[in-house]
Amino acid sequence: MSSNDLETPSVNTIRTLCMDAILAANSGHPGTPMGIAPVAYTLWQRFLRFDPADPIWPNRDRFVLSEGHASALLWSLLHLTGVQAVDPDYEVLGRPAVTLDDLRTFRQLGSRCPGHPEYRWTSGVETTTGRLGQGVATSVGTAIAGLWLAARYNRDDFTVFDFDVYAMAGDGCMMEGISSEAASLAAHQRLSNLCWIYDSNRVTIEGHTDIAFTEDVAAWFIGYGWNVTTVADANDLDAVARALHTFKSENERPTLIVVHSHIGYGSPVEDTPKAHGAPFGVEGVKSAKRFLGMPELGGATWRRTSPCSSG
Ligand SMILES: Cc1ncc(C[n+]2csc(CCOP(=O)(O)OP(=O)(O)O)c2C)c(N)n1
Repeated sequence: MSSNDLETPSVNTIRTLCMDAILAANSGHPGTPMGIAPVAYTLWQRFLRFDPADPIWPNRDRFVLSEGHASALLWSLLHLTGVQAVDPDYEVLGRPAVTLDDLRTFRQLGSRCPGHPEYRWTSGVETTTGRLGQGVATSVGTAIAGLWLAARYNRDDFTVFDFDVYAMAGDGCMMEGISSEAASLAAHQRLSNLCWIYDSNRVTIEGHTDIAFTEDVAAWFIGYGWNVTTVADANDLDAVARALHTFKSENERPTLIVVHSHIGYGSPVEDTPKAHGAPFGVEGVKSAKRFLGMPELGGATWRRTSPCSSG
């Protein structure tokens, strides 16, 4: 098999793990992982520089899931990449950060896979997210810290710090005022080590975005002084990679990648608000798996418990 033959099953494995975890919990947000999985896959597989065996390597690229309600996506990525766990003192524990059994306990009390990412609860989470806008705002501080560390410690003949910061955000993050302030500061500080990926699926919790949010986000960011590029189809892995290369070759400005995606891609509720925050149900998951060409067994047979967190 070539790496191209493996790409689609890899993306669909991420989607399937997310659907199964959410189905087992009977709670969660399946729509966003289904839509944005190809972008997450391309970023983590081809661009994000990190060492799963040394999850706190100081010069690792940082990934922030600002749309924290889609946490199943992050748990699936951490599981599939085999990122190792560390304790609060940053000692490597010799076990994965997220096992399949952890995914099976998604959203249960004490689970390593809570409803939203919690810093220092699950290894691989760089900052707590869930309040929309918070993750993108924090990513600006992280990018400033990266440039400060580089200025302080790098030598002409030896680079210690040159990490990049990626944040993935949805329509809800872009609606929050804090994102505007942070975006303005990022451009002013010329944070070329910062890349925001805007998952534009035009659906939020209350319905389609056209009922509350019609501004031109790309134009808004150009006004701030960002480098802005667009991916017309989240499933086009080459276009996603081209956009990420655009970020990598930019030396003056932060980059915004506007990605047009389909919430709930492949499920019976694709492109509808129903895909945002309700599990697809046994039949919905089966139907999505058939569409994706994945085995139908899975979440329906996982342990079923009652959900303990919402939002
Ligand atoms: C500041 C804040 N307000 C409200 C919420 C509740 N909330 C969780 S997800 C969501 C909608 C997010 O929409 P979007 O970013 O488009 O996510 P998608 O529908 O693509 O999953 C809201 C309002 C929140 N998490 N944070």
